[in-house]
Amino acid sequence: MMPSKIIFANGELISHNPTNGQEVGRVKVTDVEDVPLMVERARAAQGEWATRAVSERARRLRPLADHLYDLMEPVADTISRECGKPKVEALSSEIFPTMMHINYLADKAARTLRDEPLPDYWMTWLMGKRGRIVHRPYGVVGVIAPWNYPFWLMAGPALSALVAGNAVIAKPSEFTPLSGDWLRQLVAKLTLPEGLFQMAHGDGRVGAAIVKAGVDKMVFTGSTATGRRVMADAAQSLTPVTLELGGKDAAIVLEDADLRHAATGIVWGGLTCAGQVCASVERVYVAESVMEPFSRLVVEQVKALRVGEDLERSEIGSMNNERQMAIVQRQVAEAIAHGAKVLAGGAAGPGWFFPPTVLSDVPPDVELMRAETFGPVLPIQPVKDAAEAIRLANDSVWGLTASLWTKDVGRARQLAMQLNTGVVSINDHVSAAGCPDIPWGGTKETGFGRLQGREGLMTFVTPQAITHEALPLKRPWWYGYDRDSYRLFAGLMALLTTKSLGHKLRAVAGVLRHFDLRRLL
Ligand code: TXE
Repeated sequence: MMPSKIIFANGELISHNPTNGQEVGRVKVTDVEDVPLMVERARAAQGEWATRAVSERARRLRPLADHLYDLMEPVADTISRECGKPKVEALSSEIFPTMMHINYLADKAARTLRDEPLPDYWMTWLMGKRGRIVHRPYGVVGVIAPWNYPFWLMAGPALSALVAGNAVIAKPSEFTPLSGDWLRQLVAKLTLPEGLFQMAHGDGRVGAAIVKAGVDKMVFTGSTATGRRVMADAAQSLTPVTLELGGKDAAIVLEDADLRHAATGIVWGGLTCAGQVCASVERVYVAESVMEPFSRLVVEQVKALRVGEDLERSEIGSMNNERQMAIVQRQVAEAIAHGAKVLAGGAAGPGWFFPPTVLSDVPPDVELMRAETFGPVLPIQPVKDAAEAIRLANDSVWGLTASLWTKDVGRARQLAMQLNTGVVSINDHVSAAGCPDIPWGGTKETGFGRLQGREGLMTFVTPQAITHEALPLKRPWWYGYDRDSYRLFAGLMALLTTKSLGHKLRAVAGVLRHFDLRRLL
């Protein structure tokens, strides 16, 4: 009998390897009463940190990449055992993107966050305004992370927040505290102000305590249901939130696709991390003319995947936790009960292993086609044309990513614009998430805001316009209104804002006739 994925005992959180039930380790749970004190300490450290140039902050964070490289073996080992995912995925899909992210911040953050002159709009210029826009850090940022990519999905936003001049309180998922805790240990090796980066451990109660503890910005990655709660709590203090929630990504295979490439990419895009990915392929819409050869290739590849507990060798591990196992089992069973055909896999077990599964003829209204599955399941449906595929792909409450598989990239770019998602990949799926310069986030119930890229850095700053007056003139709209003020304004407006030459000439004549220009001095 497998123990629970996690056990809370004597103020500790004990985390288990979901593939075999062995303990991975334990961490001390944070007392919710301590969370406001953590925020206070973070705020004290942030004041000094914010005065440093972005380039200096990036330079102080840069050594993290080398520390991470040096410790890659134990970090990958923890992630792999705690998540139940192949060790190569801990490296390729968590440590590698984190290292790229650190390099991106070192290379690009100073330029992206530098002060900007006021936009050179002539009317603003004429009003005498000069100045610049500076990007102020929010202050203390809360980062709450999920269990599927427990290291990277915490490190990415936390490091962006830091480089932008914020302090961070981070909380890993209770299902993967040790993977998250590596970030705390690695950041501790840097020379940063005391308390600038702190980590809280625990379940949703600790998460909610962070949201309510007076942080200045929340970044949350997790389920849509919890995202709603985070936003509701944040609404009480009008704390801004960035939400990266669920997805029900569609892959669309057009009739001219390179079928072997499409099958290989979609099998990986749907099954990596045992399908427990916000942007994994959860629906495949295939042009009916190529449905048969495409499905055959997919099934062939899926049947050849190595599934198992030996995470150094296997290509697919287990579900991360019992709750996730129950969701996948229920959705697949319901689909089969309603007529879905099993082309591969289908039956759960042993333990929390769910075999990579391919289904066809899945009715469109079952949970598997509508709710997030977060499991290694690929439902494949034929469509008559691209228009039908786009309509079905958009028929979801989520909008994270979608992919188009075709040799005609020009056509795919046109079709992409009809997809209501944050990202569209042509001839690939998921991997854009690992590119630190690609803005990442979704539409609809996937949430809002972006992580990564220019937009992802802007997530952690708020613009402040600092203006000064070019000439110390009394403004015509200042007090001292009299019967001429209205006429003066009407004249100015005609001059500046209408297109009609007649209006402009009449306005100038009116002002010259009635208005004593010395009053401006
Ligand atoms: O996530 P939760 P769960 C989806 C996936 C999965 C479902 C549930 O469909 O089946 O979510 O997973 C913290 N205030 N995704 O339950 O609850 C919690 O401690 C503040 C998609 O594990 O959203 C954890 O750190 N925080 C997703 C984090 O929220 C709270 C990845 C996420 O937990 C809180 C994971 C509260 N009230 C699951 N309650 C993705 N987008 O990749 C909980 N938390």
